[in-house]
Amino acid sequence: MKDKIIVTAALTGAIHTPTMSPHLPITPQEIVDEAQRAFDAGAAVVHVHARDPETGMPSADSKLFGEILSGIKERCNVVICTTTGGGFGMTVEQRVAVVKTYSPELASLNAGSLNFALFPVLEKIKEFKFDWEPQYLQMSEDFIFPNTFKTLREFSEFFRQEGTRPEFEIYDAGMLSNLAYLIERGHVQPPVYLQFVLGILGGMQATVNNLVFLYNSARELLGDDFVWSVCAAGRHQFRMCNLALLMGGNARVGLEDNLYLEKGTMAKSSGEQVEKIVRIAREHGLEPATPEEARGILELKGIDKVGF
Ligand code: KMH
Ligand code: ZN
Repeated sequence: MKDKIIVTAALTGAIHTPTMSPHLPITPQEIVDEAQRAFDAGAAVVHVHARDPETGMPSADSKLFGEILSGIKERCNVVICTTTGGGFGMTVEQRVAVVKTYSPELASLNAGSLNFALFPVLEKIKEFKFDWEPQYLQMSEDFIFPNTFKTLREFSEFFRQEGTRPEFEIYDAGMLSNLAYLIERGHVQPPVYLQFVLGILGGMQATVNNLVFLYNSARELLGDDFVWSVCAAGRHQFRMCNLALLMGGNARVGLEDNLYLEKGTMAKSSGEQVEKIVRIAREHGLEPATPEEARGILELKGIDKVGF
């Protein structure tokens, strides 16, 4: 078994809203500071979204992405994985623009469509800081996060043109079949990097059986030509990451997926969650990969070839 693991920190995302945690980074500066903390704690990769600095609403603004990407690059050599999931209501063109404009080393590529549902959290929150927040959460009841075969084919082509490696977000087993189809048709070249995303309502639940099933399905469909990682929503985050480490996978933590460090204690930073998973990994005899080691494992083009 390998003894290096890639720890990814997903810094802010598009699921949580500002009311849910005072620690969610919003402005480019806050996101850059969080990237530094995650890197210092042992993250080799940071996954980034942009938010409107005034309202905290997920944003596709190219200028904001530019500030975040160059700000992180100035501070450390961590691998940057940009989102192409974006936020609810963005067009697919808006979502992929960051890849075309900034040519990152790595970016998410969501491997299928789902009713990405956040609305149940509305029952728990009485007052919101911003009007957009309850509307955004409510609309998810009727929102299909669109990643059709056409989108998957086109995104794969844009990624190929830029030399950006896709991190395939897998929320459900059928998405592995989608990916196998893309590989068979030559739209995607192995080895592939998979991120199993568990515990999102609309996708697969975060259970031991589901992770084992997804891993075995990936082996059946893709052979052993893949690298994989896990992230899971809320309280499932550390359990699923821990399990992934034992299974030979990698782990993603961060405030995009979970706002807590442990039951009843909010994480003040994604860096705290990185520290925790690194501590757990070391108990298993695993060491966090450096960004350079992660570049080797994921076969990335290198920080000197990005467009920011
Ligand atoms: N914005 C969510 C709907 C990604 O970054 O690619 C999905 C998401 C995944 O955040
Ligand atoms: Zn994301």
